[in-house]
Amino acid sequence: MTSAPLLPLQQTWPDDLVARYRAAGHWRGETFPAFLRERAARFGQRTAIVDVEQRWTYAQLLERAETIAAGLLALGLQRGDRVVLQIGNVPEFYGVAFGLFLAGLVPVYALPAHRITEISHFVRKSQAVAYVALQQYDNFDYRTLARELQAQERALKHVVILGEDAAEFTPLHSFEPNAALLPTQDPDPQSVAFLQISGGSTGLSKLIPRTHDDYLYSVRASTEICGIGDDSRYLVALPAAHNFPMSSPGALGALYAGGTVVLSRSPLPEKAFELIERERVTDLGLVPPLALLWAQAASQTRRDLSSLRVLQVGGAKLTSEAARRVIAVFQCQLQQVFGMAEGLVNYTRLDDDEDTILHTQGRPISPDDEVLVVDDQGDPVPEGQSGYLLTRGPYTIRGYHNDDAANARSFTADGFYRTGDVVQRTAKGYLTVQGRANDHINRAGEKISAEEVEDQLLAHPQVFDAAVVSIPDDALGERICAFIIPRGEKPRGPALKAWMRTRGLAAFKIPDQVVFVDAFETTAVGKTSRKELRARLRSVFLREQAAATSPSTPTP
Ligand code: OOB
Repeated sequence: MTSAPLLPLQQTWPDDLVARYRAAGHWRGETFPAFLRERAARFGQRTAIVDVEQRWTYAQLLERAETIAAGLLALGLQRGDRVVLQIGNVPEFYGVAFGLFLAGLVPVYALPAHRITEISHFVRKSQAVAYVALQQYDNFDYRTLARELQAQERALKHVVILGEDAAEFTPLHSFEPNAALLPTQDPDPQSVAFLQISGGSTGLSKLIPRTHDDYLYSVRASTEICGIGDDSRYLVALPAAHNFPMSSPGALGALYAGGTVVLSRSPLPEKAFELIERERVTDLGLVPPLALLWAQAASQTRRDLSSLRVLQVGGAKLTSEAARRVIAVFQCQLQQVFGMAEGLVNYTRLDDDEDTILHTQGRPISPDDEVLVVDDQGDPVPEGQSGYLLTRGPYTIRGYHNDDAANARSFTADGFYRTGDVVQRTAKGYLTVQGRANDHINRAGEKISAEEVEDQLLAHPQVFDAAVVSIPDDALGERICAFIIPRGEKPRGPALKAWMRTRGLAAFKIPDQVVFVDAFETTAVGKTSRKELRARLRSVFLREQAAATSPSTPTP
């Protein structure tokens, strides 16, 4: 069998917009390889990245990246090849990512929580020829995943493992520097630098092609808005591969400005507070449930957190009450961040009044971000009213990779991205997120497609039908609730969850709660859309929960 031809990676804007974004100075022809080389020359001996075990200077980061680039090219990888990267919060995450950039290879950023189902989907969709992973992270052995992956994905040619025992795979530590192998020419700034993963509103995650020029514009502008400089020490407590701690302003913002990236393996306060004290961390980003957990811990800690300057919260809605609690505890500036891997990022500004910081999710980065708030017919709604958020601009994609169906759904004819978010916009252009238009669940910042979880559940022999919905949750923001019509003997909730775990799927997608029902109510004509069904199940459940007279028995 011959393998399918490699689909080109592309992300193109119409000529008039290209001209406009260049003329405005947003797109400056910056590329990742040039960025790293320039910073290594300028900040060589300063600390670029630090974690509990290691401390890398800018010069060392470049050296590591060059060695990894040479090692990958020596294996036979070709310019433009895609490489799925699954590395947790260790300095090598950046060593490998920059190594791929220097080699002209294209990283596909998986999260450590992803399992075989997600990873093989990324490999297939991106046509990746290599998988680079950490041997072990968070008590999970990625060599096991790599074995399954190789068995399933015959087109995957290489597995590189970072750790002491790479087993039958190529050890990352065996790579040798070889300057002669590295490309001498920088990539085209308008070419795709990497593939980011979408939160996934329907089905499995989509691949998001971001160009050097567009992404580095968002990084540069974010450093300015967030006040990041060469004295900033930015803590990555969320997964490093996620767009928020990567670029808003994230680790890349810190490196862009000559600051230091501090990596925490755990997002929990105990470990992170130790690092904040030791490294005098100035900036960091959290999702709302963590921010609340940190606020509680901070009020009792003996650690010195006085170096903190800006605490960002984003990824899911921070309610104004939660924002108040965070402000009351941390003696630093709160910044709300409403962003998406597809592009658009909104920030409250550091000098905004308290009302704006408490009640809005900020305004767009760029004067060239076009934002529409529209009704069901696509017509703009009056200011202050709720509508669907559509956007296009100098760092928002115009299409997903290798997914015509998603592109037809997610983009308008004139190139606006349908974010799926319902928002209100103030006179000053600030946005308040009201919720989602589609059925994705935002569980502590992790985005989960209801459809994807339903699909998994339907594979169980004792599941006749399943509908998955989000239920408001004090700790998580939203939790996953699965309504199930059993087939034959009713399975037990915990057993069903345990079975889901064996499916090789990220743990955050496993329902928190399972509710068995006899039937799904249908409309008079006897049919119903999944969307309506989910909405009805959710509202009935919430009503019953409020009345505490639920006839169904939720399992823990
Ligand atoms: C960030 O990116 P993604 O791609 O994981 O998720 C994007 C979606 C948004 O469409 C929205 O539904 C939700 O996450 N979201 C928020 C939010 N920030 C993101 N919903 C309410 N309030 C917020 N502040 O999550 C992301 C990317 C870059 C920076 C920050 C977050």
